[in-house]
Amino acid sequence: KSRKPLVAGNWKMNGDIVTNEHLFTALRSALERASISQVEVVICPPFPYLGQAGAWLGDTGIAWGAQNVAAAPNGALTGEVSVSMLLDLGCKWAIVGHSERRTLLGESSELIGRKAELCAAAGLGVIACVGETLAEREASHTDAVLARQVDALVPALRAADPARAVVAYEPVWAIGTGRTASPEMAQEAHAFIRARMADGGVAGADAIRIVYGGSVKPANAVTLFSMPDVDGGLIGGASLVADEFLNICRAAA
Ligand code: G2H
Repeated sequence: KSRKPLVAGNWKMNGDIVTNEHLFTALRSALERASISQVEVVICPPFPYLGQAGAWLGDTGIAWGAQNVAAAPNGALTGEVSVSMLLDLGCKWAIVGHSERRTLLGESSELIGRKAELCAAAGLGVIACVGETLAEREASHTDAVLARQVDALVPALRAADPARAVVAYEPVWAIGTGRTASPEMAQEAHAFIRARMADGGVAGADAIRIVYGGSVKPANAVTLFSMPDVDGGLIGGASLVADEFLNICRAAA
């Protein structure tokens, strides 16, 4: 593949100073042993631990990023965290539009598109999540849902450096459930997303990585990542276990 694979760990709302330290230590030694320089590796802990991530990962090739970012540059938005603050903390990436934020916290595709645009404008890498629910898939609405979600990201994807823009396809029914899309289902969705970006005038559509997320484990990572349009993964549960995460990174190499 011409695109460098990317594997990002999304810790979600897990961790504390002490257990993080163990995980960072294990990740450092594991990833050093693996010598997987051909894979871009990103760790996304909760906001309060981004400084800790920088302290532990700053001298490694592993990048760190946030799980969310504000939809405005600064100002009276109590509790929000801006793009410039993330850059201050050395973040290279921010995840936007994770399905847990779309469904549990009511984020719209438009809001997510604005967040992605702010990232792109400031040179912060963006990992933008899209994906259909089980009901949407069963009603044969998958393409329509993905089209709507991708279209809202198009202005950001057109503005972004393609090397710093990633789309994560995460079928909602596969998230944290142990159910995974088959490699063929993932490929079909990824190819659709890439074509939709190109149709929207995203010149870098071929260079933008599309990663898969939803119950990725070492055992299913190899076949998923071997599909032509699957350029790595966004890893939740398995990113909290150093050896599992390492083996998923290896599968992407
Ligand atoms: C999907 C994924 C990471 P998990 O949410 O974003 O989590 O691998 O636990 O399904």
